[in-house]
Amino acid sequence: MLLMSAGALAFAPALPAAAAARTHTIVVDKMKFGPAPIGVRVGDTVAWVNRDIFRHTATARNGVFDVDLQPGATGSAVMRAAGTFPYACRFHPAMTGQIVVAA
Ligand SMILES: [Cu+2]
Repeated sequence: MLLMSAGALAFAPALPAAAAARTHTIVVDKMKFGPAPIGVRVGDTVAWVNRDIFRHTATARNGVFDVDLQPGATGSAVMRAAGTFPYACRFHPAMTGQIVVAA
Protein backbone atom coordinates (compact mmCIF):
# COMPACT_ATOMS: atom_id res chain seq x y z
CA MET A 1 0.00 0.00 0.00
CA LEU A 2 2.65 2.47 1.06
CA LEU A 3 4.77 1.49 -1.93
CA MET A 4 1.87 1.99 -4.35
CA SER A 5 1.01 5.47 -3.15
CA ALA A 6 4.65 6.50 -3.27
CA GLY A 7 4.83 5.24 -6.84
CA ALA A 8 1.69 7.11 -7.84
CA LEU A 9 3.12 10.31 -6.43
CA ALA A 10 6.41 9.81 -8.22
CA PHE A 11 4.69 9.24 -11.55
CA ALA A 12 2.15 12.04 -11.32
CA PRO A 13 4.39 14.86 -12.61
CA ALA A 14 5.61 12.69 -15.49
CA LEU A 15 2.16 12.38 -17.06
CA PRO A 16 1.04 15.75 -18.42
CA ALA A 17 -2.28 16.00 -20.31
CA ALA A 18 -0.54 15.81 -23.68
CA ALA A 19 2.04 13.12 -23.03
CA ALA A 20 5.50 14.16 -24.13
CA ALA A 21 7.52 11.76 -26.25
CA ARG A 22 9.47 9.31 -24.17
CA THR A 23 12.37 6.95 -24.71
CA HIS A 24 11.93 3.26 -23.89
CA THR A 25 15.06 1.20 -23.42
CA ILE A 26 15.48 -2.45 -24.30
CA VAL A 27 18.64 -4.17 -23.11
CA VAL A 28 20.19 -6.71 -25.46
CA ASP A 29 22.18 -9.25 -23.50
CA LYS A 30 23.28 -12.86 -23.91
CA MET A 31 21.78 -13.09 -27.39
CA LYS A 32 18.34 -11.96 -26.26
CA PHE A 33 16.24 -8.84 -26.52
CA GLY A 34 14.92 -7.67 -23.18
CA PRO A 35 11.18 -7.49 -22.47
CA ALA A 36 8.98 -5.40 -24.73
CA PRO A 37 8.47 -1.91 -23.33
CA ILE A 38 5.00 -1.06 -22.03
CA GLY A 39 3.12 2.07 -23.01
CA VAL A 40 4.93 3.02 -26.21
CA ARG A 41 3.09 5.70 -28.16
CA VAL A 42 3.53 7.17 -31.63
CA GLY A 43 6.43 9.64 -31.47
CA ASP A 44 8.25 7.78 -28.71
CA THR A 45 11.77 6.48 -29.19
CA VAL A 46 12.82 2.91 -28.57
CA ALA A 47 16.50 2.51 -27.74
CA TRP A 48 18.35 -0.80 -27.73
CA VAL A 49 21.42 -1.07 -25.53
CA ASN A 50 23.68 -3.85 -26.80
CA ARG A 51 25.57 -5.34 -23.88
CA ASP A 52 26.81 -8.28 -25.94
CA ILE A 53 30.23 -8.61 -27.52
CA PHE A 54 28.42 -9.42 -30.77
CA ARG A 55 26.96 -7.08 -33.33
CA HIS A 56 23.17 -7.27 -33.55
CA THR A 57 20.37 -5.49 -35.33
CA ALA A 58 16.80 -4.71 -34.38
CA THR A 59 15.09 -5.16 -37.72
CA ALA A 60 11.32 -4.82 -38.04
CA ARG A 61 9.77 -7.56 -40.15
CA ASN A 62 7.83 -4.95 -42.12
CA GLY A 63 10.87 -2.70 -42.50
CA VAL A 64 9.68 0.29 -40.47
CA PHE A 65 12.91 0.25 -38.46
CA ASP A 66 16.30 -1.35 -38.91
CA VAL A 67 18.73 -0.44 -36.16
CA ASP A 68 22.38 -1.47 -36.27
CA LEU A 69 23.75 -2.39 -32.85
CA GLN A 70 27.49 -2.59 -32.60
CA PRO A 71 28.91 -4.37 -29.54
CA GLY A 72 28.49 -2.14 -26.50
CA ALA A 73 26.59 0.49 -28.46
CA THR A 74 23.09 1.91 -28.28
CA GLY A 75 20.86 2.45 -31.29
CA SER A 76 17.38 3.86 -31.45
CA ALA A 77 14.37 4.38 -33.67
CA VAL A 78 11.39 6.72 -33.41
CA MET A 79 8.05 4.90 -33.60
CA ARG A 80 6.16 6.72 -36.36
CA ALA A 81 3.04 4.59 -36.59
CA ALA A 82 0.71 2.69 -34.29
CA GLY A 83 0.65 -1.07 -34.51
CA THR A 84 2.41 -4.23 -33.47
CA PHE A 85 5.88 -4.59 -34.89
CA PRO A 86 7.66 -7.91 -34.58
CA TYR A 87 11.39 -7.63 -35.10
CA ALA A 88 14.46 -9.82 -35.17
CA CYS A 89 18.23 -9.65 -35.41
CA ARG A 90 19.43 -10.06 -39.00
CA PHE A 91 22.48 -12.02 -37.85
CA HIS A 92 20.72 -14.22 -35.30
CA PRO A 93 17.17 -14.99 -36.47
CA ALA A 94 16.37 -16.73 -33.19
CA MET A 95 16.62 -13.34 -31.50
CA THR A 96 13.15 -11.88 -31.74
CA GLY A 97 11.06 -9.24 -30.04
CA GLN A 98 7.97 -7.14 -30.53
CA ILE A 99 7.11 -3.49 -30.09
CA VAL A 100 3.49 -2.48 -29.55
CA VAL A 101 2.87 1.17 -30.38
CA ALA A 102 -0.37 2.89 -29.40
CA ALA A 103 -1.72 5.90 -31.28
CU1 LIG B 1 22.14 -10.70 -33.18
